[in-house]
Amino acid sequence: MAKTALITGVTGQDGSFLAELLLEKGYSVHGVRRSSSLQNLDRIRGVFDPVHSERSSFRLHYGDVTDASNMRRVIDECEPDEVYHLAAQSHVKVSFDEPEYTANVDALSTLRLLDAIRAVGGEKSIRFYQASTSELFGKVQETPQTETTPFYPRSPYAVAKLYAYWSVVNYREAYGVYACNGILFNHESERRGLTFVTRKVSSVVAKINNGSDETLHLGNLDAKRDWGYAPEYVDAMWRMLQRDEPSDYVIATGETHSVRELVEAAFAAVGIEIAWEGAGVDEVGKCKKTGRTLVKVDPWYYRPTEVDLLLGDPSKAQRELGWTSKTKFEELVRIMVESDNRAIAQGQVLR
Ligand code: NAP
Ligand code: G4F
Repeated sequence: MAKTALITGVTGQDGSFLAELLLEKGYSVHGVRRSSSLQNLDRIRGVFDPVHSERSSFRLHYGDVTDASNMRRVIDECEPDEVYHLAAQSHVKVSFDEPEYTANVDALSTLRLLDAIRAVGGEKSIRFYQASTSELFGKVQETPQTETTPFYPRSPYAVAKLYAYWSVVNYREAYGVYACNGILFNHESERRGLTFVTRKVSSVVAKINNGSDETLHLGNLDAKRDWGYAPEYVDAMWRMLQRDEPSDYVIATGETHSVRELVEAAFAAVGIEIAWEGAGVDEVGKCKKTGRTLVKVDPWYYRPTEVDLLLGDPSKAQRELGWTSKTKFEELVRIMVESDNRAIAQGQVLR
């Protein structure tokens, strides 16, 4: 019998890659989409056929993870074997502006879904994946970070995700729900939202390469992240739900790079070498050949509390899930810049 999966956040970066992966594996896939004044189906165009949706293996349900009765109805209707809970207000800086909303979406939604699983009697039949995050490590207490590194969240986003993390552990221990936290480090792709730093950099570099006189305005250039390629990370999510026993896993590349290195790699992908001058808010990145200023620091992008360094140790995932990251940092940046370059060359508006 083909398995059925429910994905919240299916219209997002990870949700769209996960839907494709599960459809390839023969799953029947149900996704939750938010109602909005403008359609937001760009990332799932390849799998969603609005005309034949009744017969398709991919179905969409209107829903919002802040609405408990709605979540329960969706679970009731699609009778999933596996629930992948990816929906979130996922932007760390935005969470400082919308802390209560972020808590409602990112913390309480996990509780709502776990409770909905109990309410339909699914404790023993429905497996649950929680999109946990390396942001939990925040002000890191050790490097590299593993499943046993103490948490120290540094944003309303991370605090909300911490609540969700412990809800998963609690429902696993209290009610025997097969529930896993995937502690995923940053993962990026050509489908990444334009306000996250990797895609912001790749899109502006591609525009400059195509003749724009734009300057790239960034915040903290010193922050370091463990950046991997998103399609590989959704495979890890699936692997977590196929084991005999549930557990929590760090998913990471084991390499870390600064935002400054990201900028250098992105410009290098279009043949531009960057020379840095100045320090702090006065630091600029210039084209080594022409002297044109291409990068400036704008303190508006600074966060009230920053996560300075993330570096994951994915040994447990390698051992127990047979998962390893494959795409290296420079390759990831090249994929993203080339994708934005192609889109601009074809006259597309970047989304
Ligand atoms: P994303 O691109 O921002 O996607 C978020 C998804 O959540 C979108 O489909 C969005 O719908 C949906 N959503 C937001 N609020 C909702 C609500 N109230 N009700 C229903 N749906 C809602 O995020 P992502 O990068 O794919 O990340 C997926 C998950 O992994 C998130 O939980 C994120 O926090 C977590 N995570 C991400 C990373 C990473 O590096 N990407 C690392 C660790 C953890 P719309 O399309 O309508 O906005
Ligand atoms: O791309 P970012 O916004 O990602 P961040 O904050 O690391 O969060 C992402 O990864 C988390 C996993 O660790 C996820 F849980 C979360 O949902 C999200 O997907 O920022 C990365 C770094 C930060 O240190 C930020 O201060 O880049 C720095 N940065 C510098 N200039 C910037 C900018 N970030 C953004 N978004 N925009 C800038 O202009």
